[in-house]
Amino acid sequence: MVKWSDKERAAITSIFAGLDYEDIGPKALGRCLIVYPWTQRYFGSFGNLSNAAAIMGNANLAAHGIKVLHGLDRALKNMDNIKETYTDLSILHSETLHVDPDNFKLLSDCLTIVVAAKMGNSFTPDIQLVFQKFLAVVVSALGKQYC
Ligand code: HNI
Repeated sequence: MVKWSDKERAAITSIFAGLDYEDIGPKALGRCLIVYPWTQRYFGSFGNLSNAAAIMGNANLAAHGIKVLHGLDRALKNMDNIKETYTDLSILHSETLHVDPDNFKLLSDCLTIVVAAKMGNSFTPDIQLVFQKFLAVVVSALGKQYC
């Protein structure tokens, strides 16, 4: 099981408390679809994704980006039990949505970049370390039900 120090718990809580989900969620998901265009294939029903401007202006995608970020709240509230917390979501992405699990890491990298840009100098190496540790545990948990 992943161990979290009190300092790490406090850092994660404070990073998320400072995030504007409605801003960060759409930017992270939009960036993922632009930088890794094959991830667009999962969002065929979302409307126009034909270029970067269309992707960043797509309301369905923006709403979904916010939903994904709220999906991380589950891990935040269950830091000692992230694997079990994501069992259902992992099954959904695997068996129903058929999302290639490699894409979880790509989205988490985009999220890191967007959060870093937003936090500026406050995104210190120590903060990056704990943020990426948190996302790595989430990515691993989301991939757990694939076989
Ligand atoms: Ni993901 C649905 C959370 C990564 C494609 N996804 C969800 C939902 C949550 C969620 C929450 C809504 C579930 C429900 O309705 O019960 N997704 C997350 C999280 C991550 C993630 C926390 C990683 C950090 N999802 C990805 C990635 C892709 C992806 C990387 C594809 C590239 N997700 C989807 C699709 C849906 C989805 C597609 C269904 C969308 C819809 O509404 O049709």
